[in-house]
Amino acid sequence: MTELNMDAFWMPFTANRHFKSAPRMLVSADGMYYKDDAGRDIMDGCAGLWCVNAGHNRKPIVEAIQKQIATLDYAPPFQIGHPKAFEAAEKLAAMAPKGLSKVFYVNSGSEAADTALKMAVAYHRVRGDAARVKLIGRERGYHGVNFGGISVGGIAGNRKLFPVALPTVDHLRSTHDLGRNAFTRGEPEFGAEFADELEARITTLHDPSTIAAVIVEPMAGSTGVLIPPKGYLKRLRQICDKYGILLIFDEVITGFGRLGADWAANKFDVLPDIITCAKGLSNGVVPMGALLVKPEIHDAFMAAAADRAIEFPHGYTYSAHPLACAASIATLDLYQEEGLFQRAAALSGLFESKAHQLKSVKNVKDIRNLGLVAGIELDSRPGAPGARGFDVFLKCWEAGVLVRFTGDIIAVSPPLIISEAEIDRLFAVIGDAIQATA
Ligand code: PXG
Repeated sequence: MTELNMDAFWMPFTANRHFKSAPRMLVSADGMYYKDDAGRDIMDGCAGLWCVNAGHNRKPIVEAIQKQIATLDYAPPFQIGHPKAFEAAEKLAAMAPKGLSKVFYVNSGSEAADTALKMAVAYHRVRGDAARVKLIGRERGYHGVNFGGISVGGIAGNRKLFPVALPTVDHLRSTHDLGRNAFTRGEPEFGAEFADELEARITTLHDPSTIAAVIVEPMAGSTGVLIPPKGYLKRLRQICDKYGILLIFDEVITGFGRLGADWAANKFDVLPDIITCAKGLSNGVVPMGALLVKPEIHDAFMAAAADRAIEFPHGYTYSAHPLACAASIATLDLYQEEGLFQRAAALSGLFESKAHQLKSVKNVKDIRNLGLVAGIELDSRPGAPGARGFDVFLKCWEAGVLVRFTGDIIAVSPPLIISEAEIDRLFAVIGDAIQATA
């Protein structure tokens, strides 16, 4: 490969100087594997960035995009439509949790989060309840990087450079409780009472009639695979109902089969008022996000606006982009044709047992899992939090496996097409990598 000039590209969420001193470059991908610039196969242990759920370079998706771009490359989404947008939304609504039948398109998970927060506040306003402006997130929550998302998000490192977040926000505590739940297989036994804090502290402190919405990831992905304790989400739903607060599930990671079910909402049998999704919506192939919304919310906007008025003044130049819609239709078809969510459920037992086999490896502090996701939390090196996680990531890369790490937590979330033998190898390589950093 000819020498690349790396000066111009300021890389996102990357240690730029370290990367540019020793680059890791992907040049192609197929199925479960990337190829790097040295021609090595790299097994994709994290579905790109939790998004390539059907695996890479899938023919039906590629062909759908090729056909679309040669037919209609772009159409303005405001006051104009194109058929694929309606087709895609109908398909998505048909596979959404029952009761969420309206689809609002955006282009990413971050846009989905900010859109949902705006929609929640505006919803209360259009039905004459304008005092409800406060938004409740959770510590260790991740809802993307826009101002709304970082305001309700709970990652200190993502906020400290931008101390201008929304003022009308508060946070629930994280449900992470290693003392009681370490090495739990599946849903942790302890911690449903963390939800009670919404009633005992937050609504008391704020006056519940000023709270517009609570937003949580049903399972927190980015901050290290934090599985909700049994009963926790149901309790949140009950408290929101009691006080007229909207409940938003950020399913950017948990949607589209990751937990061995179509949606976390269905997995945990809790229906939120709004779901945000992205990533697996288009298999990561073309940027796309969406909100799945209760019809009552949609209808309130319709009822409040004058004839010919724009009911919800919000949207993006690329909302419902023809390429994204074509990719999403093909992706959702592929999930169904190949039964990939059921496949994830069927493989989850093996996945769980292979993950938990790493319990005896030195410095492993916790292992948690659900569906086809696992988090392996490691002891931090004294005075150097995150250093061991980074080293494990690099060792896995050298061994031909791509994983994610957040601090000293390794996150594993392969495409749902992974084979049993590949699950075996994935955890064997991670185990060796952790051992090598001991
Ligand atoms: N919500 C959730 C729950 C996410 O996981 C976003 C919103 C933002 O999506 P966009 O498309 O704007 O990036 C995400 C994104 C990681 C990692 O290391 C996870 C994400 C992004 C980057 C890194 O786990 N999730």
